[in-house]
Amino acid sequence: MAVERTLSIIKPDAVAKNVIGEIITRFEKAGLKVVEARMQQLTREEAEGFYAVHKERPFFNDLVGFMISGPVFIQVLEGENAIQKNRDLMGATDPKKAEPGTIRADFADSIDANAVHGSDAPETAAVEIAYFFGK
Ligand code: RTP
Ligand code: MG
Repeated sequence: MAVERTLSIIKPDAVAKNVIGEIITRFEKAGLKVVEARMQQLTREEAEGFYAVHKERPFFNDLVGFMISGPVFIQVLEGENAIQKNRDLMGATDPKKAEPGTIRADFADSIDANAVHGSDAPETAAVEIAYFFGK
């Protein structure tokens, strides 16, 4: 299986709950390595650009408003099968549907305040990593 990189964001709700360390520990225990990271307060323009694929969706304004409601922790995770592995660790978008033991089941409050973002495919991972960390 290939070594991949994926973009992970610890969203404002999880940063406010002081669980950055607990979430990173889950990635590390699963064999993913943090190879880039920073805290950032996103501007509206940065959040809109990041989630541009969703701009026609009814939840877009709420999503952007939430993502700029406080600082986020943005990181690049590297490891075997990192993109799918991260998605498996995160759990379903709606924490009510997330498997027990996943990050969203354990730390998320709602489909909006759902603790983490993770790239969903190799193409989006490349674009999202470049968006925040350049080439
Ligand atoms: P993410 O991009 O944040 O990792 O989440 P995801 O792939 O699991 O979900 P996605 O479909 O890409 O949606 C992005 C974010 O928009 C919010 N959302 N709200 N109210 C709704 O029906 C709805 N659907 C999506 C969620 O906060 C989701 O993380
Ligand atoms: Mg997504």
